[in-house]
Amino acid sequence: MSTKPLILYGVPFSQPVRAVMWLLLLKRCPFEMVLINPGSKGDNGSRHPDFLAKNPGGTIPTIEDPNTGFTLGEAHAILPYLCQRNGWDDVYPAGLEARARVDWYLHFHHRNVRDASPGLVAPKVRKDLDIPESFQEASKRTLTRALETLEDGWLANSAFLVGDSVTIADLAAYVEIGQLQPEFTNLLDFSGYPNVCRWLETMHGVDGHDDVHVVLATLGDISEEAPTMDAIRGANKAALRALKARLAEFE
Ligand SMILES: N[C@@H](CCC(=O)N[C@@H](CS)C(=O)NCC(=O)O)C(=O)O
Repeated sequence: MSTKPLILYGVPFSQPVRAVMWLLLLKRCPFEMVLINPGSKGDNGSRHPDFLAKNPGGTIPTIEDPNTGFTLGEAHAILPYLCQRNGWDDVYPAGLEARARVDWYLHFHHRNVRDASPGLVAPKVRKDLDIPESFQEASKRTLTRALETLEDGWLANSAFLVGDSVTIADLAAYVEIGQLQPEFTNLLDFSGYPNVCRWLETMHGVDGHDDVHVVLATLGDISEEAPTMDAIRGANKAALRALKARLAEFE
């Protein structure tokens, strides 16, 4: 009996969606990407009743196994689930303590590194959200503290966040921090963080990096001028075309 590939709901512009895309590409695991517009109540929106039936939180990424109907939301539940289901111990180490450290980072990420988006990216691309200035400033302070924690702690003595090879912790962290680099949105000066810079450079060499970041490479520098919704839509479409071409190689 043939099995249908996993479905990933989301858009490439979403940071946590990119983390899941990256893991699947890195492990050469076929999947189907179904476009879901974050926050929209319309057809194909994450707040439409059909989607809320899959993920009551109404957020992307969400995955679905079409063979069983099993659905799962939250990137940091999805990444460990996929690794455990497929035995990907290289990126989610089997050793109790190493795995616990990956989980440690995944929990730390929320309300820390994740604040890069409400602090820097969302104010540029989601004017409709009207994020208050005070909230943006608080998010930037949180992100600065988080980067210092990575610089002086997590990345001080190892090539990757947990040890000397890439794990899902790195994928989760990079989609948030990496988006701010000069070749993408250009929203942060990294010069005060040499260990973070070294890690960013290393992450460029991880298989799937370029495929996952087509959306940001297409959109380019948004530091001076906020992109239009049409430009974001166009970048998402370009990313989907590139993803389809890459996935065709797995067949
Ligand atoms: N904690 C969630 C956050 C996901 C998230 O914030 N997704 C955004 C897109 S980047 C979303 O779906 N927003 C739509 C909404 O909240 O209505 C995860 O890591 O999966």
